[in-house]
Amino acid sequence: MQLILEIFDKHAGSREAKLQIELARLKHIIPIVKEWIRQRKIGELPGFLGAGGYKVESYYSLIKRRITHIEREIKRIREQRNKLRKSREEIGLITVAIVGYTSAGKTTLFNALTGENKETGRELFTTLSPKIKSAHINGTKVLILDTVGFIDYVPIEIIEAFYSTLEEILKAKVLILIVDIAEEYREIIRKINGVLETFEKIGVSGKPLIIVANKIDLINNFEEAKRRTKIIYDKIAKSYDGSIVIVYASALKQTGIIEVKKAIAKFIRPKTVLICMALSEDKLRKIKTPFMLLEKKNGLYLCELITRNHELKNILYELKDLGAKILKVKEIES
Ligand SMILES: Nc1nc2c(ncn2[C@@H]2O[C@H](COP(=O)(O)OP(=O)(O)OP(=O)(O)O)[C@@H](O)[C@H]2O)c(=O)[nH]1
Ligand SMILES: [Mg+2]
Repeated sequence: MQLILEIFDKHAGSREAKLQIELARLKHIIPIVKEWIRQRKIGELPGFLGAGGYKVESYYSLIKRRITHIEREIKRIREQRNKLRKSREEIGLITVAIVGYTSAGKTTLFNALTGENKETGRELFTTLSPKIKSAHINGTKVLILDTVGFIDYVPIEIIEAFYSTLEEILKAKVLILIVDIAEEYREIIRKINGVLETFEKIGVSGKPLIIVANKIDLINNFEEAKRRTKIIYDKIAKSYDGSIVIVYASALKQTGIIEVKKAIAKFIRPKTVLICMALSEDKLRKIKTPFMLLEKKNGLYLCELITRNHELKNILYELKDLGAKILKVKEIES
């Protein structure tokens, strides 16, 4: 536990991550201090810490105060991040989150997709806060998210440190699950089970999933890589509710990156939406988006308007502002 915290601390980049680690430490200490106080009260630790009970108890309330302060601060940072995310969503930016066990190659793939050169390493948890960068996929700007690696048996206090990552995963439109395909077979299976468990725990479901079988450069026999990947696919498909695509890649050697981009493009293709509405003649003239007039009925004009999914929200605002009666909003094949 202490070791995990230390690794976290070393790599914690953001202020939130640092606070989360301090919080985890304090929460770890508090039962111990409580026990000191209890033992002092029943006389098992007379004169503990020299000056006795007073010091232990003021230490205890100091920790308590610090915990409250940190929790408040984390809440504030989180609210700020939520605001940022909302504005991102409002301008219609799609996010793609790269998830997977630690050292699978998330940051290396992130760099390959975004052209960024961030710290990667053999050590565990090289990435401690979600890193976001934009990439152009088939002419569409998307945000790629590098996340903290999954690990087994994460103590509950640590979950806090993963919070921001989990939040981002939930909001992402597409998930990339990267697997180190060159690892020992048993390890791969164990980790896939862990991933599925985590997905279930945080309630990820229905999102398009791209499984990247990474480190293909370390495998001599491609048939073996295919066999392993098929097992992974079957395992995930059994319990995952959403489209799944497989890509073989070497993030390090930059092979398969185009295929990953193609898979993303497939999932983010903007959808076309049909809006059916009714409005009066004077309002009709004020609509800026091209539309089709269908018929006049009870003094109102029935119209159809076709738009892209990402523009839908703004157009609906515009129409409602004009007092249009929205009759139907339907996704159609483009
Ligand atoms: N041979 C080979 N090595 C790779 C490949 N992708 C990543 N690596 C190496 O694997 C190690 C871990 O890669 P990272 O990208 O840091 O892994 P990560 O998933 O971001 O790890 P954390 O941030 O710690 O969760 C680094 O030494 C990378 O150079 C690959 O395709 N082939
Ligand atoms: Mg990383």
